[in-house]
Amino acid sequence: MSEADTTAAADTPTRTIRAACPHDCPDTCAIRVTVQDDQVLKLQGDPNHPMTHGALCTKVSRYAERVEHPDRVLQPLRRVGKKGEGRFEPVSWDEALDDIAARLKAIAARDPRAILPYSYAGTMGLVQGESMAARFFHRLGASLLDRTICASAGAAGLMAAYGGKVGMRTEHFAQSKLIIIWGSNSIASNLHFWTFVQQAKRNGAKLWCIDPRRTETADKCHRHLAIKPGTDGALALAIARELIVRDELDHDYIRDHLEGFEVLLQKAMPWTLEKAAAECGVALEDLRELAHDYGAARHGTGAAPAAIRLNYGMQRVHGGGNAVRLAALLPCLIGAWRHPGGGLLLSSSGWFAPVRADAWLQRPDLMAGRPVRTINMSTIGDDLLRESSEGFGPKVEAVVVYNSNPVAVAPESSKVVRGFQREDLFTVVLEHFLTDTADQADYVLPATTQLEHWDVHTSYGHTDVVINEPALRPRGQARSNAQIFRDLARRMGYDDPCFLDDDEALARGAVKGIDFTALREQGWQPLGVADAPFAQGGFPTPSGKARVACAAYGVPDYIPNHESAVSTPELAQRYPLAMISPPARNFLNSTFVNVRSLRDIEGEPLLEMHPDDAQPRQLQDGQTVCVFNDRGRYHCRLRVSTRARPGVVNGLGIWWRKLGLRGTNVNEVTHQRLTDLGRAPTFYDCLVEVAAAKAA
Ligand SMILES: Nc1nc2c(c(=O)[nH]1)N[C@H]1C(S)=C(S)[C@@H](COP(=O)(O)OP(=O)(O)OC[C@H]3O[C@@H](n4cnc5c(=O)[nH]c(N)nc54)[C@H](O)[C@@H]3O)O[C@H]1N2
Ligand SMILES: Nc1nc2c(c(=O)[nH]1)N[C@H]1C(S)=C(S)[C@@H](COP(=O)(O)OP(=O)(O)OC[C@H]3O[C@@H](n4cnc5c(=O)[nH]c(N)nc54)[C@H](O)[C@@H]3O)O[C@H]1N2
Ligand code: SF4
Ligand SMILES: [Mo]
Repeated sequence: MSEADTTAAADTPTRTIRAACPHDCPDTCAIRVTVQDDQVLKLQGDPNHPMTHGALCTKVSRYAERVEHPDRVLQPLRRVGKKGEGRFEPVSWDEALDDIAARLKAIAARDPRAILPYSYAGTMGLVQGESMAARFFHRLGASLLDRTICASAGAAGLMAAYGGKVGMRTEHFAQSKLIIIWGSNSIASNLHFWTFVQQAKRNGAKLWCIDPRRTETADKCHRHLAIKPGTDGALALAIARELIVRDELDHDYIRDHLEGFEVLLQKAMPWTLEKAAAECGVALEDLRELAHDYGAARHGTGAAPAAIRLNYGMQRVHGGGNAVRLAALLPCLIGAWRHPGGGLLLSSSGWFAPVRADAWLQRPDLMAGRPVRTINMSTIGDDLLRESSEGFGPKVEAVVVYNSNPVAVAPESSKVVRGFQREDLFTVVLEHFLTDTADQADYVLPATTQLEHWDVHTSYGHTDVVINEPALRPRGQARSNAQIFRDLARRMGYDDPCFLDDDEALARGAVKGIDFTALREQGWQPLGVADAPFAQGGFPTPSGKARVACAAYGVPDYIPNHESAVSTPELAQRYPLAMISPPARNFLNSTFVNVRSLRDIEGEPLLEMHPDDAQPRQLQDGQTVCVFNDRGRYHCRLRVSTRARPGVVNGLGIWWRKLGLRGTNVNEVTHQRLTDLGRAPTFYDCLVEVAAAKAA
């Protein structure tokens, strides 16, 4: 809802609009946009929203720069050059939509599963994400997309242990006395959580960071355990064993609220601190201190509460699902859940399940009776290059991309590029900019930004629903995703009344049991999650107990990386460095790479390498290097730094290929193998070698 500002001095009144940050970030900030004459005067975090508390990150405080960016695509474009050249001519909406509908109809007449929607979290909004788009593709009978590229391994780990994507409330970390930040660079990627950590620190909490990279977050914690990538499962088992042998268990909590303790005991016993320290590549003393700190927080010993902030960094490896699952069992062992400031948080998104009207928004029933084929978005490189076969189904003949930039973000990008460059593939991309993916399109359709459309947001870091009302008129000829799919549905002749719902109607229907007027007035509405939600058990499993093992997910264990000295010794001889590729702080995945002021802060694509690895390779800080393996070559600037641990290089992502060095980015060298649970990509499970770059 907008409120007229009576203090305005100018003739035209200013309005303040309630908005939400659309990005894939756990904080889901509530925003106030002050507008005059269809221009943004001010864009700020909502001071009244408890999680946002008036502050936006550097990236989004400049959101207006992105909206008014001179490079924005503001009219429909049709390819004139060769595939992938990025040369286009403007066309009218009617021409573009008529042609796209005709092409899709022709393919659908043979087999609609040859059409693939490809989308992720360019916007996390329920309306501009999977609402009208999902209705459209369900009615069409297109292939389904398994949206695994970010979080599905961790999600499976939480489902296995707790039965849902649920955990502590972020604000309660302020009450914790021990905080373990595990696989997360919170200062970069979860800034508002960090505020609560600082409060806890001021109140005497001890902070641990478990991360192969010495991040800015690790710098601010008391202790940093720089484990080798992908060894978190071994670490969790060793902590469990230490709790068991020192009898630092909350026996009552285990008896009442955990199923299968004996299975965990059996799996943990081989993992002595010595064995785990060797596997994880850390000092025995450090590991012992961590385990003992956690044990000292056992409920009832007077110390507690202990909180674990897991994040998605630890699950992008072969054993990532099980690692999350094992870590998630630790708070049950010490009864940490009994206190609001104790427990664990990976994602809060499961708390929203009762209010989300997904079935109404997405209408999977429109697909009823049709043959279903599902494609995993993380293997798009291979799948675009597959022929029709009985196992695979029809060859992909058309891709419609929205809210995603797969050419930059999907693994093994040389294959992704080759797939998109197929002459017989018809590609439509809904975008704000000519990204690496849009360059591959037959049609680029101009999409509105968050300030130009309606939306409703849930969150994976807090428990409030946040509204986003349009603040500006659509720029140029831009249309919202939902409108574009509505327009296409009409041309396809779809007459179900659901294809008439406009964006505001979709926003109104997106959540149930939340008063829409109150949501518009305040900008957000809390779900009302209990303070210590699992103090008395009540996990969303059939028994209400957390569980070590279960039929659907088997028995948890430590699973080493796909690529490592142990799993692939021959490969490790040729490519002895493990590479992780966490995001650069001033980008959001590949979003904002084209915003000059943010790119200038990042400078160039960087690879951090420890001096002990640089010296024998005779590599100098600042030189251009080539990171390579059998899959490809990635060029970037070398930074010799102790932010990297020996044996591990950090390739900060995710640059647009065309704005990187020699048209490459870090996903040239990553592979398409999947995680143990959740069918997710394993970006941080990747062996490489690094050498000085040859002259271009
Ligand atoms: N500024 C900024 N914020 C973002 C994003 C962004 O690109 N930029 N991306 C957003 C998205 S899509 C997501 S999913 C979230 C992700 O949120 P987080 O999961 O918190 O992501 P990162 O900040 O990358 O932190 C992951 C950390 O895990 C570490 N790591 C890598 N491998 C391992 C391992 O095997 N074990 C352990 N313990 N640690 C490991 C990395 O070094 C990195 O510091 O952040 C969101 N927020
Ligand atoms: N090597 C490596 N690769 C990674 C990762 C990593 O850590 N390392 N992280 C992975 C993770 S966690 C994730 S989540 C994925 C992210 O992958 P994506 O979800 O593809 O994220 P972005 O790169 O931010 O691209 C989103 C695109 O959506 C567009 N967009 C935004 N809003 C709208 C809208 O309203 N309408 C339309 N039509 N378009 C819109 C933006 O302009 C942007 O180009 O990348 C993954 N890739
Ligand atoms: S990216 Fe995250 S921290 Fe930045 S404004 Fe959006 S929700 Fe807030
Ligand atoms: Mo993500």
